[in-house]
Amino acid sequence: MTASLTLISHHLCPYVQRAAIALAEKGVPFERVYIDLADKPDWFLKISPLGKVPLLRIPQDEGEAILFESSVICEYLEETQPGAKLHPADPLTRARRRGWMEFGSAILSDLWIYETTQDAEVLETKRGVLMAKFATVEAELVDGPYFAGADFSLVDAVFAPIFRYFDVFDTISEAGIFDNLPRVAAWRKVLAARASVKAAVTEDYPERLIAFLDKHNAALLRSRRAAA
Ligand SMILES: N[C@@H](CCC(=O)N[C@@H](CS)C(=O)NCC(=O)O)C(=O)O
Repeated sequence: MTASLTLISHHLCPYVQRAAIALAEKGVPFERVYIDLADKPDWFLKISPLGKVPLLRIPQDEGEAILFESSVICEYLEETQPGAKLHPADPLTRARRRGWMEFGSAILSDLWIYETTQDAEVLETKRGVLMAKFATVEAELVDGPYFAGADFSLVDAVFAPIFRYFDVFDTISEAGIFDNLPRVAAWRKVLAARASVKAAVTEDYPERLIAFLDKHNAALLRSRRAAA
């Protein structure tokens, strides 16, 4: 029996989630190993060139291969694994999709500041930046239900973990980021209901995210406390 792939993970990492979603969409069995990024184990530091998750451990005839960087992992899975195709065949369309995957990563960089800042003004500025980025996405969406229409793709795998943050943030305070973005709002809803998306995190994800905000004394969390 062939040993399965292993995804080195962190419970909250959106980049890990995109790889987990791609694996699930393709129906590839895999194991998950969670590490504490605040106390990275030595074995992890030895195999992770950037000290970041995700990593994908791929058993070889002798030893194993290790991939780092979520987009690289997703592209490798697309090229090697059977199951649903998550990229289009046409090179130009595929390249454009990769661009939107990068756009998702840019949103994640903004989100990191949005969720960790202790400064209410920075929070508000980032809220505007995020709204502008999602407005750009709104203009790109057409018929749905997914980014590119009927079929789930890697762009969906990138955006589902982004939207998941807001499912928790909305329980803290309504930031109204998607209020005037009906296509994005509908896309967000469809992605949240997708089995691969649900399975990409553990059930305690919301509590873990709130604890993370608390640990950072996040302005986002204080906005609820101020309102309460
Ligand atoms: N560009 C990387 C980003 C991965 C990343 O930022 N992972 C974070 C957790 S979400 C991490 O491992 N951070 C640990 C650190 O930077 O020390 C990818 O796409 O895989």
